[in-house]
Amino acid sequence: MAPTDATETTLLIVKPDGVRRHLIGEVLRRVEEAGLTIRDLRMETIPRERAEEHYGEHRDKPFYGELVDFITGGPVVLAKVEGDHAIALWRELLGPTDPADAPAGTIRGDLATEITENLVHGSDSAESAARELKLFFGD
Ligand code: 3AN
Repeated sequence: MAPTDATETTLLIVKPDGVRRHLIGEVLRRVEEAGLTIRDLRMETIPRERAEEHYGEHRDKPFYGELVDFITGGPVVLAKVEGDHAIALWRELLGPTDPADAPAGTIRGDLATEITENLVHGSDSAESAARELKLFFGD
């Protein structure tokens, strides 16, 4: 489909628990099924420094150390996802941060149980998407 004014690009991360649990395909399937397009895709173990920058807003929170240890503790899948209202749509598909609050039909509601090991990440605003895509994909 031709891009419109509402076309956005956002960051998707399948976190180390998702990779370990063989859920990469399931996550990407749901993204594609929703009509979003995967524009770039790679697997890597996130360097500590980049994870600290990514989660900079949580630096003072009690769970910060655990969060950085977890996200750098194994390979993740990083994807650039594009589509109509992609930022809000991807957040809707992944569900609320705490899987206990996540409704059935969302990725976290169906597949995650823990707030730290909650399977996936999605940028939460246009500003976050721009910052995070620059951090992980350089643009
Ligand atoms: P989201 O991943 O839904 O954007 P954020 O950005 O508020 O959520 O939090 C980033 C990550 O920090 C979450 N994915 C989760 O792993 C972790 N996190 C957030 N809040 C808590 C909390 N209260 N206790 C433990 N971990 C948390």
